Amino acid sequence: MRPRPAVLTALTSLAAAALAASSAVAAAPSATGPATTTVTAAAVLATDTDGDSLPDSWETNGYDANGDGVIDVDLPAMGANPKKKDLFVEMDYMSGRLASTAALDRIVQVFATAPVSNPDGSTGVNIHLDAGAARGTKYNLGGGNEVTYDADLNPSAAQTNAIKAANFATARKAVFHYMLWGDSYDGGCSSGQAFNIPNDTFIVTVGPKCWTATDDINVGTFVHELGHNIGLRHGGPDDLNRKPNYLSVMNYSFQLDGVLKADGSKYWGYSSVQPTSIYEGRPDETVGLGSLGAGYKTTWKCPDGTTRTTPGAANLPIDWNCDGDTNDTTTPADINGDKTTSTLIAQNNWANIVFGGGAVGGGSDRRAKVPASELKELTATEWAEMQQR
Ligand SMILES: [Ca+2]
Ligand SMILES: [Ca+2]
Ligand SMILES: [Ca+2]
Ligand SMILES: [Ca+2]
Ligand SMILES: [Zn+2]
Repeated sequence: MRPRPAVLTALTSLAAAALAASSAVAAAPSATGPATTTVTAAAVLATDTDGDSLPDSWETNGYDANGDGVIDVDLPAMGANPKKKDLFVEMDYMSGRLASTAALDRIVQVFATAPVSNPDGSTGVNIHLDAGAARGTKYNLGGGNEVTYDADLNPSAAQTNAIKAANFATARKAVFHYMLWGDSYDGGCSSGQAFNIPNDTFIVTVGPKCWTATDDINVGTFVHELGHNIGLRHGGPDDLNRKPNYLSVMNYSFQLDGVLKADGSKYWGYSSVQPTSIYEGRPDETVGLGSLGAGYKTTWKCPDGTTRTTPGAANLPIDWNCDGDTNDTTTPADINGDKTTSTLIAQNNWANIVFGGGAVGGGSDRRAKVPASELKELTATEWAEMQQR
C-alpha cells in the first residue's frame, strides 16, 4: 500500500520551500519527472544533516505541509533534533490492543541504545511514539486514538488504508510512520504486516482471535514490523528465515522469544553484528558462529525437524547436524530447516537501516523504495510449534 496523494502533497510543499531557499536548484534538468519535484527532493535530502530523512529545516522550524506559511507538524516541539536521528510513529489501536506503557518503554530503549552514531556525538535513535492520551504525556503527541474494533482486517491493505485515511492527519504523512494495534487480518493468524519494504505503515495483529499477547510478543512484533518499514528483511540481505547467525528480531527464531544472549538475558531488537556466513553444504561445526557469536546463544534446526539451542556462547563448537558431536566439517546440514541448501548470510541491521520509507521524508529517498518480495508473517500456529523446542 502506498498513499500516493500524500507524497504528491509533500513534494509540492517541498518544491515551494526549496525554490524560496535557492533559485539555482530550479535550473537543473531531470530525466525522470517534473524538474521541480526531483531537484527539490535532492536539495532537501542534502540538508538532512543527521540522515533521518527529515530535512534540517523541518526539524528546526517545523513542517509546513501545504506551503501556506503555517507550520502543520511542529517537529521541534515534538522533540526532533536536526543533529540526532528521529523516528516518529503514530499508533492507533482497537480496544484492548494498545501495548502497555512498560512495553512502549522497551521499544524506546531498543532504539535509544542502538549502535548508531549522530552528528551531535550521541549514539542511538530517538523514537517518538504517539498513542494520544492513552499512555500519558510521555507518549502523547496528539495523534493516536482508538478506532472501531474489527477482529479481521480483510482485505488488510484496503482496510488499513481506510482506517489510516480517517484517523491520520494528511500533513503527518511526510513525518510519521503510521501503525495500528489490531486483532487479526485476512482471515488468518499472522502476527503483523508491513505491506512493503521499506514503507511508512504497518499493523501489529497479535489480538485475542489467535494470540495471548504478552509485552514480549507486543514488543517483538512491533519492532519486527517497524523493521520492515525501515528496510529490514527476514534474512538480512535476503528473505531466508531462521538463520542461526542472524541475531535479530527480524528473524522468526527470535521475533517473539527474543534474541538470546550468552549471559541468559534476551533482547527484542535488531542485530548489531554480522557473524561469518555458513554454507549448509559443508558447515564447520568446530567454529560455531565465530568470534562475533561470543556474546550470544542461538537456535537451529535438526534433521528431524526439532529445534536446538546452544547451551553456552555461540562462538563455541555447534552440532549443526545433531549427530552428537561437534567435529563435522564436511557433512551437509539444513541448519535453518527450509529444506534447501544455502549459504546463510547474516547482517548487521543497524548498519543497514533505511530512513524515509514510503512517504516519510517527502519521498526524498526514492532509490530505496523497492517492492517487497515477501508479505507473509509469523503465524500463531508457527509460534505454537516453536514452543516445542
Ligand atoms: Ca534530519
Ligand atoms: Ca533528527
Ligand atoms: Ca555433529
Ligand atoms: Ca537450509
Ligand atoms: Zn516480517
